[in-house]
Amino acid sequence: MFIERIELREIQMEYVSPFETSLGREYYKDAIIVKIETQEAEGYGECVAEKSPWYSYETIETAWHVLSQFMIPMILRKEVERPEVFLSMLSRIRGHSMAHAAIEEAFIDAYAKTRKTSLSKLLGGSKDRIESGVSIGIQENVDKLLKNIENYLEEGYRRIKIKIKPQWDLEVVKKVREAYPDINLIVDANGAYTIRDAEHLQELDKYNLLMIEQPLDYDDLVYHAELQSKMKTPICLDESIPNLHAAQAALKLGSCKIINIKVGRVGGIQKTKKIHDYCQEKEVPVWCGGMLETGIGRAINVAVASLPNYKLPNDISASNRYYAEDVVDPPFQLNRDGTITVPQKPGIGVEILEERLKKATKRKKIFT
Ligand code: OSB
Ligand code: MG
Repeated sequence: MFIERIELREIQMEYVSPFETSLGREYYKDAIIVKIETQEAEGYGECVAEKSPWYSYETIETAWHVLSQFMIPMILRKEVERPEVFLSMLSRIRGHSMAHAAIEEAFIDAYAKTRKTSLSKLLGGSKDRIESGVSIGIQENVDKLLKNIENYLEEGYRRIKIKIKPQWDLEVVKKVREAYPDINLIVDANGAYTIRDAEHLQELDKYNLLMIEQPLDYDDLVYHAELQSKMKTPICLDESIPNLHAAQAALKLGSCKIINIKVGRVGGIQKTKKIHDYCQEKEVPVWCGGMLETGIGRAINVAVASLPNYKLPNDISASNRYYAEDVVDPPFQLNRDGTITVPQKPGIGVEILEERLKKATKRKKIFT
């Protein structure tokens, strides 16, 4: 495959409702969409770096810089036959996982389209539907949260994740459990606590949670191991797992019992697959985390979540949970059984609505 042309596009799309975590509140999705064109096909990727370095040190600006100044010059007008080779051509660039992921996704989409196979099949996916969960941000009050949960359950979501932080935790979980004693429930702290809060966090053991996600610092493994030894509730790590080495260390240390894999956070589809395979071998379940992606990133998430060791419901909701108008056709929809169907068409398996992308575009750069 000869890489003829690459397009970077910064887009902004308004969320149907603002999303608040312990890190802050967001009203808009900002993303970089990467398009790679070869003679045979074109492929798309989505960079999940945000405007501000809260969730990750990467930002739209750092990703734009590294993509345009370093990554694109390394692959443009080159003949690249396979995804493994593509990966090795960029391996000199350390860090910047979200930029790595975006450009690798675009290449793999084009590669799968050239081979006329769906991304799910290419990876070895074993499901034609993936289990969908919904992540609900911090609300103004508990009544609003309960109303949100009620609506999403009615729509068919099988698992609810709520964001917690100090002062928005035990009381909230208690009330949610009183209203819904049996739902699959997760709490996600995005690193808002320290090991000194261990006793406080142990109180969560009362509420039969499916897991607690990332209670402690974003780069910690050691204190998570200490906390896990004191808690019944399984710890799931998100921010603390930037790569395979961290996953290996976390499982060896006992820092968690579940891993949330985000394709952007770990640097791409092939690295996602490696972590998936390692966890499968160790009999540790994984699930797919989300960054409120547009339909492009969502299509990639759905494809990876079709792998066999994605054993728990994912943060992959329907398009209308995030956006009034998604940029793909068909938009992702929730089936009545709380699943999302894995596209079977070549590549990411959905059509890109270029007109909608254009409407959302804030800047664009073409490389030839
Ligand atoms: O911690 O999982 C997280 C969104 C932005 C940053 C961090 C997180 C999230 C989510 C969104 O929880 C989940 C989704 O995409 O539906
Ligand atoms: Mg998380």
